[in-house]
Amino acid sequence: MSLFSTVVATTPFEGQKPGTSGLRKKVKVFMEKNYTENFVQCILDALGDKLKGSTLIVGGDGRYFSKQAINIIIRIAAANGVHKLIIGQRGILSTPAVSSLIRTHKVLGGIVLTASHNPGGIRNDFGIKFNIENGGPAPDSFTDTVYELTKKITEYKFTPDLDCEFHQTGTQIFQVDGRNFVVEVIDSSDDYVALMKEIFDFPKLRELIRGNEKRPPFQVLIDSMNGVTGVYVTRIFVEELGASPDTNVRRIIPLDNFGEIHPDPNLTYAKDLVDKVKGDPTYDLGAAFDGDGDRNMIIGKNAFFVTPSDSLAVIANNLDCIPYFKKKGVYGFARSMPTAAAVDRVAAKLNKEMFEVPTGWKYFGNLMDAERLSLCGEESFGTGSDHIREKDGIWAVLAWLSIISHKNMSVEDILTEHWKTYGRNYFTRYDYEECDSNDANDMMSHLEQIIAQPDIVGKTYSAGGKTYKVKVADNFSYVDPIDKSVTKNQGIRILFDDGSRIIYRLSGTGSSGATIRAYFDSYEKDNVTSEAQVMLKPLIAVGLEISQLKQFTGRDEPTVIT
Ligand code: G16
Repeated sequence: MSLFSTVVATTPFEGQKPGTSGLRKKVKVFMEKNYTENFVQCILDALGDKLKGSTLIVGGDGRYFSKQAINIIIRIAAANGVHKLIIGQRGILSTPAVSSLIRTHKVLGGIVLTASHNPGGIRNDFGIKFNIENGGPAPDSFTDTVYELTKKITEYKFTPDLDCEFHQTGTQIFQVDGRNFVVEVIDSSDDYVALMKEIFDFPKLRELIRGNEKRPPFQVLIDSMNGVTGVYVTRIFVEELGASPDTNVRRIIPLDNFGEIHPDPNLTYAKDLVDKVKGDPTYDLGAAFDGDGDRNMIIGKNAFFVTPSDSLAVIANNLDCIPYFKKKGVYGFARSMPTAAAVDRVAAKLNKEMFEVPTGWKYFGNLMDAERLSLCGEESFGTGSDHIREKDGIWAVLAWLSIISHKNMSVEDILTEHWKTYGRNYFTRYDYEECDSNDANDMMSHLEQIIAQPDIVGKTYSAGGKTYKVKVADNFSYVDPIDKSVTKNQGIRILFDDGSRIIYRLSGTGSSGATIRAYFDSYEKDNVTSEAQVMLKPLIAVGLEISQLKQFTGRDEPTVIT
């Protein structure tokens, strides 16, 4: 049947500005007439001449409104001359899987339907982001173009009679405006599982999980938090590695509202997992992922918590346990600015280049493409390597299992050994969610004034018997070493002469109000086994005094502490 596209008149919506990783808003906002259509059309317009005849990957974490959004994308893409869409079955693809597919199929990019770790369901969040040819999140230059287009859009192209189902795998070909338009629906996990099997030694990991004559099964508890990773966890941990579907995995059916939980793998929102591992000493390792599968949290026996910054440093120190790196070699390491500097010490010892970038995985892409960066991570529970251009939750757990299998040590012992070698960066992050935006902005302006004081360097602050002397105070900016692009205003940093750091920034991933993030990092060479919250108490007190957070926001306590 021949189908024809049409042009639909529309008017701009305010605020279609992508944040740290795509546009995230309440589902009800995306449901407004033409809201999603406008944004999708602007993404396609931003691709310019490359769009016609191109192939794009489409999929996401399956949250509420995904199916409607995919139908919109299909109809707009066909009308705009896209040749082919490759869609995950039932619209399901984790963010790392999209990145991998873009690279495997060598296509122009992918549209990812997710608000990541934000809650889902009709009352919560939806999101759309675009990943470019290298598989990574679009850089600021692209998302700025999209935003400018959203401010002046007057029409979008649409193929109203194009009905395409994406529940079964297979290829469908449509005639749109006299051209072939192809939709290929693929298995959501085949490509990703194949990639993981290339990177890791699966027989060895299976032996760890199943046990052998010398050691009992290593008991894991993998929690998909009702997000997209359930599909991949079933394939990889249960079918390939022999984990028990009853006792080693949980919440593995992706639900469009994530079962009304907040699918964010941290000590607050994954408390349920933490309690289970704490309450059952047979578990050797617990892990959780967020809604779209790019974040991870690792805990050891008795819920021993591994901070993401330490996780990155430990993996960096043990890359020789992973076949991929043995074969490919290791370039440099990188972390986002607020991430504790534990990995920097490993880089120095191994004589690797070390990069500090703004918050956002998109800032790692150029360095990876230029073969300067192999492994990177963020304090926001992101860890990954140059096997793709997104952070990768399942990859991180497989990396940890590879290290454990190789060293035959517990999670806690691996950490303790690491700290004894390198010293320890005590780190914590305080999140103040859904603050009034004006209050949060006023607090940030106050901090701007503090760092602008002529006598700020050398100033001392005291709390809990400790005194800190300011060495540097600035608003972080970054020059990309590859394309020389400059990114400014990435967070207020107050660095002290003993190496301690206090950082304040506003989150770029929320959908309403403002979330203030305060990061505290302090290094100890010898005292490595104390409680992080106790060790950091004086620094936190100084940080709260400098920012006057309570006075500006009225908040006594953070919403989340990690
Ligand atoms: C996104 C980005 C990450 C970033 C995180 C935190 O994560 O992909 O690179 O670290 O946001 O952002 P913010 O502190 O601005 O909220 P995700 O998992 O939400 O896509």
